[in-house]
Amino acid sequence: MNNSIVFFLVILISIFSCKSVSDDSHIRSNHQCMPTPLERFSHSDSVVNGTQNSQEGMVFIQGGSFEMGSDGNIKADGEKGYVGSDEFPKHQVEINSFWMDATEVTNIQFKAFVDATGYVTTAEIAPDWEEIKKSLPPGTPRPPDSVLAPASLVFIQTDGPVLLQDYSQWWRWTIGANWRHPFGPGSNIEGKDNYPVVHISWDDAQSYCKWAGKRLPTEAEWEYASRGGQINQIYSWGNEHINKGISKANSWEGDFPYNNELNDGYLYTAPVKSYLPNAYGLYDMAGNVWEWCQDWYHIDYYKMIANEISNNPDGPNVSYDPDEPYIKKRVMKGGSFMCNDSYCSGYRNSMRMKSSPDTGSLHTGFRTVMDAVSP
Ligand SMILES: [Ca+2]
Ligand SMILES: [Ca+2]
Ligand SMILES: [Cu+2]
Repeated sequence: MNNSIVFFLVILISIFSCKSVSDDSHIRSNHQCMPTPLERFSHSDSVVNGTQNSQEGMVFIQGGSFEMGSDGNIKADGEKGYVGSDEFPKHQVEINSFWMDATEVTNIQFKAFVDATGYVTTAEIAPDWEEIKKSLPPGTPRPPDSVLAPASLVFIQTDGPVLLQDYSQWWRWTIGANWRHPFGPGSNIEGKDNYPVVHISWDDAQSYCKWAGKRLPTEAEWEYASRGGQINQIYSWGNEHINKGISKANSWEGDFPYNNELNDGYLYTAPVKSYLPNAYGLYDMAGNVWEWCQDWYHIDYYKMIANEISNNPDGPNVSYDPDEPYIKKRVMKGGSFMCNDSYCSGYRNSMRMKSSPDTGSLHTGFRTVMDAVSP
């Protein structure tokens, strides 16, 4: 099976990245939601600036100040879940007013962009061996062309429990998987116009934004919007645990990655607006697909700005993830249909995910924002 060679590469990369677990069992330094499969070229220069600038489908977010970062690892109902060390400390942030998409960008929206521009996504371009080998030990043999083909990461449910450190158990490097074929060549997005587009790299999201006359949210804008004006709350809807009461988001209920109780109705992505919006009228801020932010990811960014009131912070100047120090990463927020308390609790307001800008997967999407003109 051809995939095994890429898995070998992935495993090599992950050996370098040396996962560590901190002493506090609820504060782990790493999270395997977002593997980095292969380095690829950015190619976002080809897209022409758009003039759409439409606020259709967007929500006005009134600016203000808020406390950004973790509300701690004790949930309102006493349950424990994952909290990342990078979510501390809480710090004061001021945000200008802006417009934000009410939903994740959907297949039909992304199709309009591709139809208008002929844009080819990262997943549709063959990885470049010259680039990949820079991240591998010298002398690593070049895999065959059949492996260095356009591909993306597809999630496969396992038959039973697996080591949660070993993401190769549930991620498959799948030739031919991309936004039009989310599960590979045999799949398509017919009838899924209003599902979030997936297999989107940060570069792809940037290109879409450029065309649409919009931009990606900063991490601070994203979290401010997710909190919906509520103070000291864990989730975009408040403090009720994600698995209690009515379904509030598309996540992984049950035992990841082999048993999904499907109480929220979806094993994979759900159509946007399947659950109630938050107090700002934003849908699926928690769960469904991870959403790219503009910022570089740096594990210590919150510590760097802890003692100041940050005015519209737009992230650090450099990226740093100690788990994969040679890979520059951008921030992602909100969690996905794969998130679960056993693993990441990615659907919390303060959860920080990161990935290289040239990586997409079955649970990677985005939403856009626009600056608001001051009244
Ligand atoms: Ca679900
Ligand atoms: Ca989401
Ligand atoms: Cu997760």
